[in-house]
Amino acid sequence: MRPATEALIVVDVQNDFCPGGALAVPGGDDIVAEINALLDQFELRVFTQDWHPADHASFASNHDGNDPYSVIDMPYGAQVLWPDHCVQDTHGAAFHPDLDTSKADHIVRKGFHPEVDSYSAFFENDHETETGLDDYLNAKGITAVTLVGLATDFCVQYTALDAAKLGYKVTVLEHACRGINLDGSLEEAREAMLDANVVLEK
Ligand code: VGL
Ligand code: ZN
Repeated sequence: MRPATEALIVVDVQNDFCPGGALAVPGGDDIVAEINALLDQFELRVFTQDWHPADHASFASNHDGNDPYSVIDMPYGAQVLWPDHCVQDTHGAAFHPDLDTSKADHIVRKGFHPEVDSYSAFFENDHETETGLDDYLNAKGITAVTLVGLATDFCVQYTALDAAKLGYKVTVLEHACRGINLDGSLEEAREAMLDANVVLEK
């Protein structure tokens, strides 16, 4: 059992990020059994769920003439445009069927404001709007977080960097994460996390 001050954050293990999904991460479903096995080591388990409205600004389909995986400027900075994914209340937005969600103490849904994306479980991509997770973890006395899930180079990375900025001790279990890897984004993410004193465990 890990210390009671440490929480597990399971990031976006949803059908659309698994093989067959709209934004499939290679090997995304390979980590499900491993994550299930980790759940009992932690007294506090938080799951996150990407949860977009159909008119979400991160969808290429909502920008005339822009292809998926192109990058545009949004008021809060650069935004990759994605295929439509994790639309609220669809099968793609549901957790992977084998993920043991009965053990979730708290679920953070993010990305539901149409005009701003939210990779991190703590702040939307404007780096200002809070999801409430920091308050929740503080109220529970959590000082360290361990991250697993999808995708290493987007939602896991952003969550790790915000957690570090907020003062948590952060560990990413790389064997229980999988990445998208757009133009070298996986290696960039690893370097950014190491620079922020995030511990990467193979
Ligand atoms: C994610 C791209 C778009 C993620 C979410 O979970 O890493 N990536 N939305
Ligand atoms: Zn998304």
